[in-house]
Amino acid sequence: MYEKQLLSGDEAVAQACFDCGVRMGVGYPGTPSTEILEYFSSLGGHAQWAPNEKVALEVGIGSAFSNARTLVTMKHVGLNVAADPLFTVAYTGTEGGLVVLTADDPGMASSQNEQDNRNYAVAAGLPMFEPSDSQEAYDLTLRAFEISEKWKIPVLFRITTRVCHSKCIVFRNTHNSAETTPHFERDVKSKVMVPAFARPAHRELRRKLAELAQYNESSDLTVEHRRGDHFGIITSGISVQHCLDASPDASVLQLKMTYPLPLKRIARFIESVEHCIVVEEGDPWLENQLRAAGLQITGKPEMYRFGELSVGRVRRILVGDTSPETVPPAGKPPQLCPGCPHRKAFETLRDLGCIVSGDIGCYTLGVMPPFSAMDTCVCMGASIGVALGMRQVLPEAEARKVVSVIGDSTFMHSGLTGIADMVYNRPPTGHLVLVLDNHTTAMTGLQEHAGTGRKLDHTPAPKIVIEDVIKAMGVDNVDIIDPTAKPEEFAELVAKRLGSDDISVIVARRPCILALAKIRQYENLKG
Ligand SMILES: Cc1ncc(C[n+]2csc(CCOP(=O)(O)OP(=O)(O)O)c2C)c(N)n1
Ligand code: SF4
Repeated sequence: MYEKQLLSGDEAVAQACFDCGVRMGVGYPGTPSTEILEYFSSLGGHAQWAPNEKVALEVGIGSAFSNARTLVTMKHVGLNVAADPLFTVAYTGTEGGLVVLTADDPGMASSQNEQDNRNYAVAAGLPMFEPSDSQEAYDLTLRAFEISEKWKIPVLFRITTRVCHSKCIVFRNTHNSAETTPHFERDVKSKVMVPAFARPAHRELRRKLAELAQYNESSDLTVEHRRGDHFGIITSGISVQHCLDASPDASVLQLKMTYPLPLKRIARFIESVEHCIVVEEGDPWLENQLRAAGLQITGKPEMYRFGELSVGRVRRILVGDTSPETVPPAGKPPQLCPGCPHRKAFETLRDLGCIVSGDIGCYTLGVMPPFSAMDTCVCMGASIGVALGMRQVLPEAEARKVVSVIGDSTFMHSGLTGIADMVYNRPPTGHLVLVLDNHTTAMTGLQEHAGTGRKLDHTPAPKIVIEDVIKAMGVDNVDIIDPTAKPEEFAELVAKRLGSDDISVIVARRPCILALAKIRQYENLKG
């Protein structure tokens, strides 16, 4: 039966997972990937948030080792966190299909960098798919599971912001379900990666990749849109749509499986046209792969490495236009909501002249006026480690001003190991960590986490109590306070802790105002 629906790329991936019998969807929220597991759950699929992407992938690996079709989702920077298991699961392979979805954010609509995760496919040695619209997101998800199971290898599914969030009509193939029965087959040589087993496993991975390259040469995963012999474009992902619109006379070679590449097929295409250019968003990744294979192509000028492409930018690339681009008028800068519980905390840190080692969440907006109270922000969890480094080397007067600020979801993600280091390598002046606990993952759209007491679908779950964990880890002082309700008390407490040589954590607790009504609703449902 074929059904059609209007779906975003994220929804299409989730729908395909539901239609093909995925048993486990696991991930950590991050724009533009968050909606995938939420939609999968709303369809009735089993979806869960992990505390971070590394754990998500490990849970996914366990599920796939147990012969269950498994989807793991994250944003691009999440794959850095999950890179350790990623590289080794490429060696072990899996029983059930394992699709690892990375949602890249060229142009940084909501990210701290615009890394191009196609590089991970080469580095880890994983086949990679890149859809250009929702229909392909649907079809390629089904295909990725088939390939993962046939070659017993995880598949990297790289999708980008425009495809994640744009909607188009999707025809569903509801006949594709694989009814696998989860079970665990003991096979120590393929699943225990000690060097003696990992050495042959690496060779086996390279053999699979060579076979996959061969498969890709003749598969329907490469599509030629033939429109003339003069000019050829090689492209993938969202750039396919831009190229088809930008140059009606050019022939376009669309690569859906971009690793391992069908190099012979690409070479034939290059020979069939007078001039051939590679158009791609982000790094000159495809360009470099083709050049390394000795193929004669032109790439894009360096200025188009930055930001998203569009039909207009592709037109400029095609004519080699490197004149300065029109800069769109600056929009209104983002701000903490009026009434946001984070506001008082930042007012206090500003007034006390603190050096604030920040983290990633809504509260990163503490960097903006009128607060201007954040001095560093690197990656999730870095607020604690970066501050400890400062505390260890700065002169005493400056060291005493350093404070870490971290949100509750970020604390669960990667704050605990920072606290372990604070206790273990205690700085001479002590340290102060401020956990801004607003009971939600606000930045990505109010997701639950291990400290909210609710699962991904907002039904009740066991709750990790932040202060209990911190106390158990041996921190000298643990205080809980609502800075909005008690601003003077809060300011006095921060000043007191900074003046001591203790290691201290203050949990600033008050719900996000946007989450409050929903939390009340969930709590009532619980009752
Ligand atoms: C490795 C990584 N994963 C995911 C994200 C996306 N992300 C940014 S902040 C954040 C969590 C924010 O929640 P919290 O720390 O509770 O702060 P809040 O936004 O609620 O103030 C997430 C998931 C990211 N930037 N990096
Ligand atoms: S969504 Fe919530 S946490 Fe984020 S700025 Fe608004 S009130 Fe603050």
